[in-house]
Amino acid sequence: MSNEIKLVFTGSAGAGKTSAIAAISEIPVINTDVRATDLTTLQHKSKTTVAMDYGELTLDDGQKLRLYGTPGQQRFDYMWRILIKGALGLIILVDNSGTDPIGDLARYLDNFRGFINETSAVIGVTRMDISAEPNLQCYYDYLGERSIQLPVFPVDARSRESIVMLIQALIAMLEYGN
Ligand SMILES: Nc1nc2c(ncn2[C@@H]2O[C@H](COP(=O)(O)OP(=O)(O)OP(=O)(O)O)[C@@H](O)[C@H]2O)c(=O)[nH]1
Ligand SMILES: [Mg+2]
Repeated sequence: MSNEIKLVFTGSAGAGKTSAIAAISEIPVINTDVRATDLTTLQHKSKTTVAMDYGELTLDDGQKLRLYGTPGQQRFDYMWRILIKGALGLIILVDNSGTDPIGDLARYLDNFRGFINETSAVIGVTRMDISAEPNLQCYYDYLGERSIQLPVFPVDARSRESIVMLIQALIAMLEYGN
C-alpha cells in the first residue's frame, strides 16, 4: 500500500467532519468555515464549512494520511466530486441527534455510491450522547435492507481516540480488501 493515503470525511452539516479532522491532525488544520447566520439547520453551531477541511496524520507505521473534509450543506455539493478524486477511502459521519439520521446516511450512500463500490467506507455515528436513538442495530438493519456491508461505529468527533479507531478500521479494510 502507498505510504501516502488520501481519505475523505463526509456527512451531513454538523455531523462533526471539521471537529474530527481537528481532533487528529498533526498540522494546524486548514479550514474554510464561515459564520452561518442564515442557516436554520445548524442550531448547535455557528460555523459551517464552505469548501473543505484539510489535515494530516502520520500513523505509527509511517503511513501518511491526507485528510479532507467536505462541506455538509447540499448547496456546496460540487466540492464533493472535487475532493473525492484520488481518495482511497471514505468516512461518512452521521449526526444521531438530527431529525432523520438514517435518511442522512442514505443520502451520502447514494451520493458516493460509485466511489464506495470501488473503494471502501466506514460509518461513524456522532452525538449519540445527545440522542441514543436510532441505535446501531437500526443502522445495520437499514444497511441490510440495501445489501450494503459497511461497519458502523459510535464515535465522538471531538475525541482523537474515537476518530483514530474509525480510520484504523477503514485502513484495515483497504489493506485486506473489504
Ligand atoms: N455532544 C457531542 N457533540 C459532538 C459530538 N461530535 C461532534 N460534536 C459537536 O458537534 C459539532 C460538529 O460541528 P462541525 O465539526 O463543525 O461539523 P461539520 O460536519 O464540519 O459541519 P459542516 O461543516 O457545517 O458540514 C461541534 O460543535 C462538535 O463539538 C459528539 O459525539 N457529542
Ligand atoms: Mg465542517
